[in-house]
Amino acid sequence: MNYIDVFNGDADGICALIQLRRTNPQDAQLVTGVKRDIELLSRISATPDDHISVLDISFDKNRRDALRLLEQGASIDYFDHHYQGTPVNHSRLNTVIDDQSSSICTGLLVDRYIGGRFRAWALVAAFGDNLNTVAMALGEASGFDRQSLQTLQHLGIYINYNGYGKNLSDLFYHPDVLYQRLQPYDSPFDFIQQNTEIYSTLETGYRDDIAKAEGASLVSELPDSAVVQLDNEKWARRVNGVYINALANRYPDRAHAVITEGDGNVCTVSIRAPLKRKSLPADELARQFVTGGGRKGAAGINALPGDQITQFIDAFNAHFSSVAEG
Ligand SMILES: [Mn+2]
Repeated sequence: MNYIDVFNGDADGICALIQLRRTNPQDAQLVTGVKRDIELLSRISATPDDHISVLDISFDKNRRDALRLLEQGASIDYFDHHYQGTPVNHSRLNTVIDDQSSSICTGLLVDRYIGGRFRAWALVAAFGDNLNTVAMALGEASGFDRQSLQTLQHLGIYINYNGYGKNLSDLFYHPDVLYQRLQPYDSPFDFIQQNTEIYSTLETGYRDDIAKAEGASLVSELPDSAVVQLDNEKWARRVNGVYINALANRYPDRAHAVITEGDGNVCTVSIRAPLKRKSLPADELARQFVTGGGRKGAAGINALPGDQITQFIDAFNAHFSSVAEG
């Protein structure tokens, strides 16, 4: 059997796969990319000898390729929490998908699947996806003290931070390299102690980039929603996703959007629903734009033409207005 591991390049994708491969070690071919690069199944073709594990990328966005790979004879295990669309029944497709709960991530789905054997890695995944309340509660119930949980939270944020960027050249580490450096450790605490170079590179990069983002001005600010626009710079492409999580945590009643300018007057947009106020789902807003998608709490638009920025900001403010919600 030939193993192919296909995973999102963020903390959730990486830490979900670490758990799977600590449990069931295989010398697998790795397929991954920057966090926004989610149509990963389109890159592979398969034979009946192939077993493909897919982690943390939307089934709906990979539906055609999943069906093609099944047609080619492969077997597939699919773990995810993004939009699934119509489920597919196939004897060689095993799905562990929950796209309904906003308090689940792929790392936690794998944790459940393997009976919590590598719980600390599952917590890193959850912190990486900004599921802080869930991760803290599960962590405390699993016997970790506050300080250890904060350590795991930082690692989750840094690994997640590394996944952003438009191209691989924006990143400090290619996600497959980062995965290979992390994977040998049963515990993330051992990694932090033993591989100080990666940890401190990511920590320093994160702090520098966040400091630059804090200097950017708000292009729209209402009581219920705020929009930040960042320049077309490497640091901005790296930090936009973790910066919006930091804003969401700081202003839990407010919705946020971070627009990052790109080449050819095309922007990327990250959207977060308010953490502590009921609102319409973020992905519903994102899907009003051609390249939009995501989840209830966190969504994005991959390529927003510059001349639609005003239209986006108006739609965003209206979508998250507590007046509209009633
Ligand atoms: Mn995820």
